Amino acid sequence: MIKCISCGAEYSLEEIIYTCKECGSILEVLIQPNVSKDIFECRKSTMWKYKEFMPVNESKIISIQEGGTPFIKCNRLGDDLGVKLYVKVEGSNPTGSFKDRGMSVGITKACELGVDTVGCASTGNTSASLAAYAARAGLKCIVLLPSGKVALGKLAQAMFHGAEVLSVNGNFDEALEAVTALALEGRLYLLNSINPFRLEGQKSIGFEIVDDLGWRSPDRIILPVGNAGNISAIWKGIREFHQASFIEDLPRMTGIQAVGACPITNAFRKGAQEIVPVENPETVATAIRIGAPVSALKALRAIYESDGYSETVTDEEILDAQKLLARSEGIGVEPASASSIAGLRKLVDSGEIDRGEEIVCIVTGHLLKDPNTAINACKEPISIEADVESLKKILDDL
Ligand code: AN7
Repeated sequence: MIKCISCGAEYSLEEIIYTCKECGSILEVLIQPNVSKDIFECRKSTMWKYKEFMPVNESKIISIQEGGTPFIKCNRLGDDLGVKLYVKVEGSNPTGSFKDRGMSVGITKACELGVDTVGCASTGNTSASLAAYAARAGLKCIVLLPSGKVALGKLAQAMFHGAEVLSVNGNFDEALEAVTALALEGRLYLLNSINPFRLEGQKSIGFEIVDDLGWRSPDRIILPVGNAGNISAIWKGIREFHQASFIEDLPRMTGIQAVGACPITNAFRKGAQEIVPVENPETVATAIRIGAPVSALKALRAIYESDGYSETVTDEEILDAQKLLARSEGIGVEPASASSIAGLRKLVDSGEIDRGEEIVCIVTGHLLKDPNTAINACKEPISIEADVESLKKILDDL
């Protein structure tokens, strides 16, 4: 069933609905299969390993083998910071971000419902993912992108997979409002994370983390927060495995935002349950340049329920952390993703995170999503003649 997270009103899984008809709040899909975790054992490592927990018809699944992403122990960086650090590399998904997990379920649901057109507003990754999954399912796709604020790799993907790409004069929040209005008129099936089926896919990140750790939780999960879907989804996944008694403990959910786009952190600092939207959000991490996150209520609940935390990081701290992860561990991520590492550093420094804690940082998108920011952060390549003597001179100076 689909249930309102505020007033508890219930809706059928077959209904196309994005917000509660009774109170206007956001919805979640409830599913609690009665299975043993032993059934997962010999299955291939994709998010569909946990298919019993996915609210779609198994015979209709639209997949490009999303999930089952690398879970990397980072000793060098962890030792430097005095914590036990793992990084969950979501850039290894088919289109290079965690959005593919949600899109696989969302597009499968679209096919079950028999819609012919899907759409979203996006800071980039959602559109790249939707374009690819719509192509795989043979659906028409329209995406609204804030003009001039989408990283090049993401734009290339949305265009190349054949979506109708609209460059909107306005920011993400405004584009989302416009496309939501279109969806409410029944003109397209909305696949932003206000659609609760998206979060059903993304909760598999939580499943994989506790599975990767041998059926237990880390002390803390740290991740970037933009539209606030992912932190809500991961907490939902972990709670489902906890309710199923697959794990005994729970992690503290720790959401990181950019200083220029931090409505969730602002609310957390006040102990509030609701956000005050940030007008004109701004950050180098364009993926999380969002002022009015739709899943704010769920995200704040996840943070409070898990005794978690929320912190902001500056653009400079984000870019430093991006380089640090790339150069100390060989893991290339886009700026938004690096905010989890930047947040970890900050919370270790402030004493919020204790020495020796076991931390999982989720890095949400691949370095190549935003090549311009990466190139701008580096010195120019050295120009030389193709002869051995000049090469030797450079090696000597290294
Ligand atoms: C790399 O693509 O909102 O808090 O429209 O691309 O679940 O929104 C992207 C978000 C973190 C934030 N990291 O996740 C979009 C979009 C990356 C992202 C986030 C996004 P949510």
